[in-house]
Amino acid sequence: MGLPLAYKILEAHLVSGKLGPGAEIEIRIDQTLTQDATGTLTMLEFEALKKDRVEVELAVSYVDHNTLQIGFENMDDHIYLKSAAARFGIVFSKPGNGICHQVHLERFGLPGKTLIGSDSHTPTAGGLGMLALGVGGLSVAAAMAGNPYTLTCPRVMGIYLSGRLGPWVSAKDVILEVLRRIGVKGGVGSILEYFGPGAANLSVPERATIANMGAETGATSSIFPADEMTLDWLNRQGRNTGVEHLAADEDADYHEVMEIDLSEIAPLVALPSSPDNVVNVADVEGEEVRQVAIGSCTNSSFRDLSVVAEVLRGGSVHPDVSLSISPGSRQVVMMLADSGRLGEIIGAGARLLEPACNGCIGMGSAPATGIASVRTFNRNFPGRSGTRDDRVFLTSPETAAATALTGRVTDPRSLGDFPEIETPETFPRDDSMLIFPPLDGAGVEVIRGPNIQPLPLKEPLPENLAGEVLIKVGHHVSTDHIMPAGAKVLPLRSNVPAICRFVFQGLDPSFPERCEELEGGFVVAGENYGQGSSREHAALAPMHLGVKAVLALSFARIHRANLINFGILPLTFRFREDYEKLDAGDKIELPGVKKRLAEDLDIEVSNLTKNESYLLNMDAGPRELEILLDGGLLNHLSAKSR
Ligand code: MIC
Ligand code: SF4
Repeated sequence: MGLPLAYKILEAHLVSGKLGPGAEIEIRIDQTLTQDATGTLTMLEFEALKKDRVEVELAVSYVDHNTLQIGFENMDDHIYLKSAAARFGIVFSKPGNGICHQVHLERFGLPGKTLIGSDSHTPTAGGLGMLALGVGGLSVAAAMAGNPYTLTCPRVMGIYLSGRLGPWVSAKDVILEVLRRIGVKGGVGSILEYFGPGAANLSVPERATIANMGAETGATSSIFPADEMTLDWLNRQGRNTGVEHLAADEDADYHEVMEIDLSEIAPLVALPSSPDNVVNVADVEGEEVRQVAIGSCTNSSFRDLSVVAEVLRGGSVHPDVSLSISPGSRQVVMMLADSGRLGEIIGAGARLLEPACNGCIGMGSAPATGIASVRTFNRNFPGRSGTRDDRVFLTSPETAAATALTGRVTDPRSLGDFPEIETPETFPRDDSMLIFPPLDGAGVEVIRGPNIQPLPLKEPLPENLAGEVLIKVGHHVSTDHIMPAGAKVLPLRSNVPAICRFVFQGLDPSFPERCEELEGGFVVAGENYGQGSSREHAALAPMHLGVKAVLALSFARIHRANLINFGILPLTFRFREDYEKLDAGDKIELPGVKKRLAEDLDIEVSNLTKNESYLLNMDAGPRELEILLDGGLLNHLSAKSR
């Protein structure tokens, strides 16, 4: 039987292990990307590895998340990142150049290559036929230092697309349909590989939207073939440098196949407050809306914003609606300007923001109390917008633009004929906000302002663990719950002691204080703990507060890896009912945990308060175990290099 495209790329990059679901494999990494919010830690971690220069084909450091500069902290970070990029041979993308995933697609992504990025939406580059994975910053640092990346080999879920999207239905509706079918956990352990005649009908930006939001299913990555459409798009970017068609073998053996007829998809919306809470737009039509936000790495391409401009053409944003538009990149802004569409957007009364993440990560655009906010973003976890009890709806740009005009959730199919959106022959290429590193960075000084604090480390795992259950949380708790972002907290990303004050802020504001009093302890969680972002602060800050293990029903992939990287045990309940029995405040003990882990045995947890015991396991690969025993990846890599 032949191979899916994802396996062909994995095979071509295999350093050790054998391809097959569940096996621990190591792969060679061609490219890395970081963004500022995760990048400062990544750079500190890279520095701790004591390398003189990055050892990948290409490393890019983007500044896109934290661009508000409300205090000295932001710019301290940016200056540190810029100087470290020059010192270590990394391309630096200045704030204002655009969102990492959009710019990477435009300027650097290449079919058949591997990319890891310290951002969960790195799979956006899968729209170009690249195998791109979102991982924690420490894993990126290790790859930049020339180490292969270790992962549990995923299975491949083939998604066979047939037909063509109808007017006013777009790529966002396709990925919302996938989420409707498989939910926020349905992609865990899988790569979603799109193929079939319907895939060939989708443009690169549309494919990128679908690959981007595959992250919300928990998938390891998403990928499209590299075909005529891909080559043509790269050509228009002036980047068709000998790239060839790439696709799965004709007789590829997928572990599972899902079929979607594109012509049957209607405009969809994810209701508050989960990306898989999907219904037809028609089902909620008429709901009053006061805020519409268009942009984010999911929906900010020239194609998407052109549709928005055409919807707004000659009209006015509803008087009660605040409409913000965040283009994905400077290239997108230039193309909108060249096509005259920027004028339409501004003329209709939209608020034009800089090309950056902006409201998507709570940097501005927090909605007012009780209102409905319609966004083209990818996540609507509770409070992520910056407002407690927010009501965020996720839609396509078509639906969002129609809604901005009427002030009510509106099915865009009511707008009449779909506008013609032509793709320009060549895209404007202006790399003046990309700073390429000198050939030899040895003499470059790395500049550290007072916001750049040293990285905390952990001791190797002790023989036994004991302490209190500090918090018990339910299912699908996201990293936004564990370590919130937003304008108040993001500036502290390079200052771990300071950011610790915000851990579990929305769920239990006394958490950090109690950790200090009790010298750490344990977290108990339900299914899919840590879904969402790749932010390693959701592991590092709890580690700094003394969290020793998380006992959960299941974990999201990136967060589980981050816990391991920072020496926190991610333990899974053997028996579901035991999750119900443990409560916050219970005193527990894990006797002989180190020995049991080393011998790959189940971990026994004694509940001293209730006089009960439970079995948990790690399901860890050999390398993961070594990392945990050493007290985290940094300790492990330093021990290896001694
Ligand atoms: C997000 O969308 O949640 C972020 C902000 O881009 C994160 C990264 C971060 O927390 O810095 C992600 O998706 O990984
Ligand atoms: Fe930025 Fe939002 Fe994309 Fe995260 S999801 S990279 S915050 S635009």
